Amino acid sequence: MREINFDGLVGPSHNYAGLSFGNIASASNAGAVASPRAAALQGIAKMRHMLALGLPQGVLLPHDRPDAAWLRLLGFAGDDDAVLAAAWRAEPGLVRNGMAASAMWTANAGTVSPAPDTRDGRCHISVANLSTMLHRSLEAPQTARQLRLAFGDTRHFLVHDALPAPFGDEGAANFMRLAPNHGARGIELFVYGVQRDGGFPARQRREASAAVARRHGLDPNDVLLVEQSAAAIAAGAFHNDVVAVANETVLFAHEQAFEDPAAVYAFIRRRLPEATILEVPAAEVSLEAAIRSYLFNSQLVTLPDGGMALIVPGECREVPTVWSWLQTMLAGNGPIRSVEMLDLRESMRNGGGPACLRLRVAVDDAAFAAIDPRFLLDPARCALLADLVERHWPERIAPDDLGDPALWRQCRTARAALLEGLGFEPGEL
Ligand code: SUG
Repeated sequence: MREINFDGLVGPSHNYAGLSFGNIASASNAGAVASPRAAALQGIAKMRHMLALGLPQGVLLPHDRPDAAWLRLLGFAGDDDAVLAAAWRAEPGLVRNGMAASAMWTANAGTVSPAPDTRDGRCHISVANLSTMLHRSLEAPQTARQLRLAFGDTRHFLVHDALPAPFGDEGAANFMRLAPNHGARGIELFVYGVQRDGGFPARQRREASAAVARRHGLDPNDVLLVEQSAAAIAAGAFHNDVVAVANETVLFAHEQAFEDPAAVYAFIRRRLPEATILEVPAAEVSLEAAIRSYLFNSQLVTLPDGGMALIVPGECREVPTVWSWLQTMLAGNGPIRSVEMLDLRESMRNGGGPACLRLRVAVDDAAFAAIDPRFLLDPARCALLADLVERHWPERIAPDDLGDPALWRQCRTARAALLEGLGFEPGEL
């Protein structure tokens, strides 16, 4: 079996509207000028990099923005531009939400339990409802449509609809799987948060995590519901993948990632004795430094030669304690043999690092062959994506541009050109 990373292509409306309370990068860059074209090209460079490492790579596509259909539900009438103009006059905040390109962070598209873990031997995917943040709550219907196209072969895949509100579910960002290898039966850790009075939102509800584990048909003995530490949420870890990541036999986590780390480690050691738990002590890298650098929002991947690489954002180099921790790790004899650094600055400024931008799906050869090939990449398709982005994506978006009809038009045209270029029929997505 192999693991495919499906990266979200950054959409043409990428901007800094500061919509995510509790996400420090999003809040502190609110009102800045964004560069959608550069953002999308940074993402494509990442996809190319993964291919060059010998890893399979997929893509998920930007959603239809601005979301005039949603504004129509809120009582604005007329054609799309009339709806948007009326909303911009009356409630500009609603238009900002309807312009969000946040579907790029596909770690929040859904939760994936690969076939070896499930009762019916199919790969189960639950669309995330993202119900806590308004702009993200708009994503589920289009995400479901897209995942059902990509993984529509029900001999191998089952895509579940989003859970009902108010059980906030943020998908794979709050999920970790450990296994002897991608193709073996594994254990699945679902991380939830508990809302504290006056604190940042705890976006993943325990009820949601439990429901996903149930509907995926997992053996309860293979599942652990893990409480995220209150300290991590308070420090700005709005998802678990900001403080921990797992791959095959390795858990790489900050000391303060979980409320009861000893229980988590005991479960892993009992079920997977060969596991390596790489815990980074707060005394060496503070929670604040971890969140500023996004050290744990890296992609931990198994390379074709069997070694593991950590794909980190460039910001890791800017935080001295983090950089020196990485050097020490590389000098040791641990399972992570190399560190690769990527420039994802545009996404990072909204709180989205390498791991946020990808959804992992582990498949065997037959399931791989059943995936809609339009969602799979090779260097030629990456070049096609880059060309479409160069031609159609806006160079910059300043806050007031979000109310500009010319920008709305450009976003629609860009997405239409993308879908056509990738071989989708109008209305298929
Ligand atoms: O949900 N940022 C996203 C970042 C998601 C990162 N994903 C993972 N950690 N897996 C969020 O907070 C900012 C959008 C804005 O402010 O315009 C935003 O939605």
